[in-house]
Amino acid sequence: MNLIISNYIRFFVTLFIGLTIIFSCSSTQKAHTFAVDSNKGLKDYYQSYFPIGVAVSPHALNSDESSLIKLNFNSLTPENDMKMEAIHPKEFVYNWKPADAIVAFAQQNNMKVRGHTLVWHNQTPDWIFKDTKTGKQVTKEVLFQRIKEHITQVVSHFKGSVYAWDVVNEVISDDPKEFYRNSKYLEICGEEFIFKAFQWAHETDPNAVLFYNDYNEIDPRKRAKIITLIKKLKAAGVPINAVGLQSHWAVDQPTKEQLENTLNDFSKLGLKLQITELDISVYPKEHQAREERAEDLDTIFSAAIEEKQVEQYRMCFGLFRKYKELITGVTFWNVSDRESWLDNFPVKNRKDYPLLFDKNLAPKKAYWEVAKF
Ligand code: 9MR
Repeated sequence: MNLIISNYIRFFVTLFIGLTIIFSCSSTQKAHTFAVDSNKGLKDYYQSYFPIGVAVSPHALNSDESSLIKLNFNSLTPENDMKMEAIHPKEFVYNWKPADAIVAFAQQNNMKVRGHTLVWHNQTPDWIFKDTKTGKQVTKEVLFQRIKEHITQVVSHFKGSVYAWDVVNEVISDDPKEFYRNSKYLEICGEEFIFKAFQWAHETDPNAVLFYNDYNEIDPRKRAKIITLIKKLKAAGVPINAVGLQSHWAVDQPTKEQLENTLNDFSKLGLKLQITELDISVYPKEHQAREERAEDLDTIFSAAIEEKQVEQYRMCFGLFRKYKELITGVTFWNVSDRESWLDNFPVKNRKDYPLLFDKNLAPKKAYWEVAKF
């Protein structure tokens, strides 16, 4: 008799535990699919905070990523198509088509567009620095004339459809011993090109929000230099409105303290901030391209790594929300883990998994950490 009763008890306890597991699994499932089914994306969760943007190519807008983009983002940045080598490949030759396609998609879908970028040492065609006839390096006067022409043409082409510009990108050096990064612009013009670029952009579109944009802003030494530059620009009456923190981060950085210090330090400038190129690499952060090493072959997105990334995204967005009065936009650099610039940097062909959507475009665990708060 006792045996029968204890078997009964065992049966009901097992049934109870089993049902509890099934129920809790299906309710998490429901919570996850609920947001997707209900046509709510990141932009909706962050409606009372800031626009959520993404860097795109025109190709992405015509692919199966398009509906994910429409659901989750309300701001676009052309990843490459407004850069000088793409949009102004030769003197007096402008290639508007790819960038126009991105702007048209944004307009059809009620999205903002950030312009990226007017003056940058990278992805800049060589012709701008060379005399058309002799091939020799141009004078400061000629280079100023060409930069002015470039800025005026590009900003006026997109006037009214691009609300913000990364006017000057990455001019501060990573080397603690140097202030400015060495570049042809600096070599030929001196620092004046930075001041003038903002002036010309402002004269062309007085309503555009003008940014200085840079990376590795969480490093206190580099941050101090960026802040010195901004103060200098402001003191000279240069029309700069905001600072872009690219935010190419990783599972090992920034720490919460580093990020909070960064936001705090920038908040004292009295300018708005945007997170302009966010991604969180699953590899420890490195800033220089390098050769592959044996450990680089281990490119599996393991559960342990995923947990670290989830934590990092949770921490970052917690602080972004806390600083919502300061931050006027958060933009991801690429759409999904299917393709990211980090697949080829710092190590060529090393797969990375830095975004909120996986290779099949499904939201990752980190997505839910960012969306639910
Ligand atoms: O994502 C961009 C990649 O497709 C280009 O090959 C690369 C060339 O420099 O630029 C990448 O975007 C950069 C952005 O324009 C400025 N900040 C750093 C980004 C990642 O390198």
